[in-house]
Amino acid sequence: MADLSNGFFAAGPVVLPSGGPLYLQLKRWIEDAIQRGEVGPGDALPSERDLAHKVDVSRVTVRKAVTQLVKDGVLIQRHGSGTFVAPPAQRVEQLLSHLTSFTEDMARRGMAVRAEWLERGLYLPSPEETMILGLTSGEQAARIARLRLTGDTPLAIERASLSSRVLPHPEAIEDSLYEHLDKTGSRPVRAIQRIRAANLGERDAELLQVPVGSAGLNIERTSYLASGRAIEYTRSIYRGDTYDFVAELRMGDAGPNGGDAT
Ligand code: 16G
Repeated sequence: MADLSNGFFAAGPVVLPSGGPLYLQLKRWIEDAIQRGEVGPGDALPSERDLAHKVDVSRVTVRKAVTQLVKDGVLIQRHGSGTFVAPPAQRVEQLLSHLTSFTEDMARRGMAVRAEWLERGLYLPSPEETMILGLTSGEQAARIARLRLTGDTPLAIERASLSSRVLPHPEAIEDSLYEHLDKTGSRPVRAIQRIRAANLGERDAELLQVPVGSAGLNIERTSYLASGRAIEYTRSIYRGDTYDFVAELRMGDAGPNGGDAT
């Protein structure tokens, strides 16, 4: 671990990027240095006083910039030992050919998962939920929204909707939705998943502990029972820096325009 009071932060006079309040200029200067690889994961930042002196700003300005960078997950603060560049999040792969749950994907990698509940209960369904889940009148939407983490690292936000007939007691789910559905005999056997790129908005970025505007993946999964009935409609936002979705491709006879696009 490098002590930056003798390295990058000690070199030459500092020219902050222009525009906006001073603390944001300093924040951007630190972010740029990390992006260019001039300072790396685990590197220690100089003390607040040294940095203020070096950049010729007040300690309050340094504190504001550092607080913001900690909130964004770019820096971490260890009580008593200082401020460090955060380690990069470990990347996870999900094979797109298997219908697995988040818990199973992580267990295969020996990673323990946990969830922070953002919402769960029975609600009046939205037109989208009614249409996708084929809800009949009187059926409610069971919604569960979770922040999914491994250790302290948030990986994804998942918002799942199911019919209240399938999931009458959303609060009964312990760790895994699919394990719960397995027990009640309604685990899906097939799914359609759509993935698209997104830049994270303020709320999602804060939950995922990344800077606003970071790259993310928006994923929609509609999964089905063997009978063909849609059972789950989940919208997820994955951190772009932690997840790889991997598809195995085989030469088939579907021709250049593909097979059964759904
Ligand atoms: C995956 C699924 C999600 C499903 C969840 C169940 C994606 C993009 N989404 O995260 O649709 O609800 O697994 O996980 O893969 P659980 O059984 O651990 O709750």
